[in-house]
Amino acid sequence: MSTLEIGKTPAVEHAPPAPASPRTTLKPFHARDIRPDFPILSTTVHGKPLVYLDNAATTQKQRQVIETLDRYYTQQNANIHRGVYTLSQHATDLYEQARKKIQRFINARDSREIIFTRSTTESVNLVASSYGRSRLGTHDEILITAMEHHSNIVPWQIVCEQTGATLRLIPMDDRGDLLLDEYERLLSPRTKFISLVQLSNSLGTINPVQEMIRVARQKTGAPVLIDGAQWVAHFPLDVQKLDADFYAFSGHKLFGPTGIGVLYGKQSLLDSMPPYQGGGDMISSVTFEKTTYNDLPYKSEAGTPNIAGGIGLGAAIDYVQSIGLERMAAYEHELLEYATTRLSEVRNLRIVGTAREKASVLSFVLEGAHPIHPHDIGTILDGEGVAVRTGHHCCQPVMDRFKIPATARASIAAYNTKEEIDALVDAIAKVIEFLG
Ligand code: ALA
Repeated sequence: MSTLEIGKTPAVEHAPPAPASPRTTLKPFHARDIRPDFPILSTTVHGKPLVYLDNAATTQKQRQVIETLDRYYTQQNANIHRGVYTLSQHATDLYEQARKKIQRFINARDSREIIFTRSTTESVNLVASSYGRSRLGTHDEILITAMEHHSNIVPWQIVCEQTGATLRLIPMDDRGDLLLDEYERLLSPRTKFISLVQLSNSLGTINPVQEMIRVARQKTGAPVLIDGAQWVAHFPLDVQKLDADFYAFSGHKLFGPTGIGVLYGKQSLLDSMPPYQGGGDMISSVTFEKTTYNDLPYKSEAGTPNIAGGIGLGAAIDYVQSIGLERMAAYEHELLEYATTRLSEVRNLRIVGTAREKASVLSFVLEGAHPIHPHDIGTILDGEGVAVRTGHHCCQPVMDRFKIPATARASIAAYNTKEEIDALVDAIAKVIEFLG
């Protein structure tokens, strides 16, 4: 059911449902089919057309999401799970419908396994804090990869400080491929939690997490969390097939709003975990002597949530499903190959992260007799209208591993074009002309 079909009361007026997209019949996919849906993509920066290549940091928003947020705040806003009045019940319906859309999108067994959070970071922190602190102890080991985002390192370091557990690292080679033999060697009865990034935000490496979970099952009873922040906007996800115990992602990297994230967890695990935060919605009853907790998913959702964000994320999911992630992925693969070829032709440019399986991310440095700092690259590119991220990408240990302070990173989404890659390469030529 569309969210817009829920309001059955004449007291609230709702915009008509958006028409079914004709794009579903267009094959193969091309960015030009969807670019008009993203208003910001036709704006200019410094008098130049915006070339937005920082999609690993956040994606742009399409009209359907923007209009959903506008409609929510102009016609539907009320607090949820709390009011008997029409507006509140309708807002509750919209929010819970969004939860069900997410459940179907990732093929979770039950919508109670979908916890709304603020972000991927909060999702990881929820598990680290709740599961980690209550279950781990001095002789236990937590296993992560050497290419994790800080958000999948620091929460575990905090748990280690609090419990005495030890953080172990799965190393990678110079291309940015994990050393899977080392992974198997590290797995032992002491391994009590495993947390793995599926698609690296700094290198673009796609890790074989399904196989890694399978191997983990043979050797340990440790639950596995997958950081899917970069994955969900590029590839379909089936958490049951993956057999992940937990899966974390954010709305804003999936063309949805900022400030809304998702934690998927197997129901038995979520049920057995102590609450992460206390407060409204997560309680069943409260006295000064004793509090009992609500059922899932509310037990894990204290306080008024980002209601508009959840509903907006539902709209973003409708949007990507109307296009089809497989079609987008095939197009993006072609675009990444084109970009890799074009960037490889640039004198003194070295791509950092050349894993066998890669997606969406191109990190690079400009070396030679006069290496150019990534921040200078980014500043000159910005003058040409090209937006890339420069720095450590919240992955300082990855920079240390490759013995570089930073990279410039172009990261693509389905709305990017070969012409934009050409604009990037032309702008890099200007960087070299000015500073090389
Ligand atoms: N994690 C985001 C990035 O890679 C913010 O840029």
